[in-house]
Amino acid sequence: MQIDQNKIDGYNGQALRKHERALAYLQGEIPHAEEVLRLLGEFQVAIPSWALGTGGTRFGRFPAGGEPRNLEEKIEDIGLLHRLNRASGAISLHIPWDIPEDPAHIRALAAAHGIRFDAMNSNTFQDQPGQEHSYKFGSLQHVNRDVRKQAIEHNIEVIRQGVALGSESLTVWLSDGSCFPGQLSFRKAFENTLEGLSEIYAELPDHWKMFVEYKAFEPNFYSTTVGDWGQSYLFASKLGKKAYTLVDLGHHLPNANIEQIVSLLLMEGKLGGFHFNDSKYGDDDLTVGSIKPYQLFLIFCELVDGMNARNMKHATDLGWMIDASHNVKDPLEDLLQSVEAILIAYAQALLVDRAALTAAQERNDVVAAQEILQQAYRTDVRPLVAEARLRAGGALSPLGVYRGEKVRSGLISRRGVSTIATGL
Ligand code: AOS
Ligand code: ZN
Ligand code: ZN
Ligand code: ZN
Repeated sequence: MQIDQNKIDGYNGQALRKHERALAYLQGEIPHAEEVLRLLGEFQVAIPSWALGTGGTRFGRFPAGGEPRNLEEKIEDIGLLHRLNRASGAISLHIPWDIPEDPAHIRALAAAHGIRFDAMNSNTFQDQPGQEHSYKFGSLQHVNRDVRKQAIEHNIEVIRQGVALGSESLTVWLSDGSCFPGQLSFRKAFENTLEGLSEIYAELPDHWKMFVEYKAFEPNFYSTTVGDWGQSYLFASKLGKKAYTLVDLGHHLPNANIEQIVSLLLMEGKLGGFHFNDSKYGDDDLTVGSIKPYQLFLIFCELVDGMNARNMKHATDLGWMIDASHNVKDPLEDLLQSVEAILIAYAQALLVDRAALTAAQERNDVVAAQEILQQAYRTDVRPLVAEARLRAGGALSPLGVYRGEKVRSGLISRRGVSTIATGL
């Protein structure tokens, strides 16, 4: 399903006068507005292939209908999002939920939609049909070398598939851990995992990165072998310079100071990528910015400050990915909201008066420091985000066009009401 440019221009035309008034006000207030617009225009967030269908819970699943039936249709859906917001120009694939049977064809299809391949995700947290050994007691940590070997080979296969698509990174999220005290030796589990990751790392092409994603709990409820940023950092440091920590916002214990973690990982040059989502209780995978938008802003403040300190390019030097999935919303609408929330937080962080903040910190002026941050946070930057999109050919209101064009009904009539996308 395509929405042609004339349609988008038509919707934009209707909203243009109001937009221009709001934009002009902000341009008057923000001296570096053009710089912010440029940076916003470059920023792209990868869409996870597993978020295009309605997410299930362990209690039930209520599909929206019209879900993509194969990888081609997933790429088409992301192409549609990208057409509307011009900020979703990447896809993060999951093997084996997505099998690119004809990589050249898939690559060409993605390119036609302006989409590149971000990190490849391996899966050793489920048993697949026909698989020889079970991951019930872990994969890379497993006491049995044959199980570990199977998991290692799977990851190497994922790298191979990623190379064929032009991806340049592998995200390893392991569900390995234990549910009860005494079930495993923490040390042996760590050592086995390190050995396995090293064998996978050895197969990475030179320009590739490996992201080691941590998670506090679930599916294991007593220990997780890559349970927090310290453990991920240990693995990444021992593996070498191509290995980095990946921060998924939902993977911390309650009230963790994620912005501080981000700051220190960046300082050490070991932050590699992000899985954006939001959470109230655990790994809820809620829409980005729906629960704790101030935290998201504070994280972006550290990202901007830390990346600038290391002369990193915001748009390309970290892997920006969404990892959200939902059971009550239309997944495409949910993703449009998530990308928008990310861009808003990024824009707000770009407004922080860094020199004034540093000066306030140096004189221990706590009140001024807080005011500086909140001045940026409380600025309505939506016209800047919309303008960046408009200049790139996107929609002033992606969600407005999506709804106006009745995209979901169109997808349902083309694909059927009961299609199920592979995913969580
Ligand atoms: C699991 O909780 C992690 O967030 C993973 O990053 C992700 O959800 C999974 O790899 C999807 O395949
Ligand atoms: Zn994740
Ligand atoms: Zn997760
Ligand atoms: Zn999550």
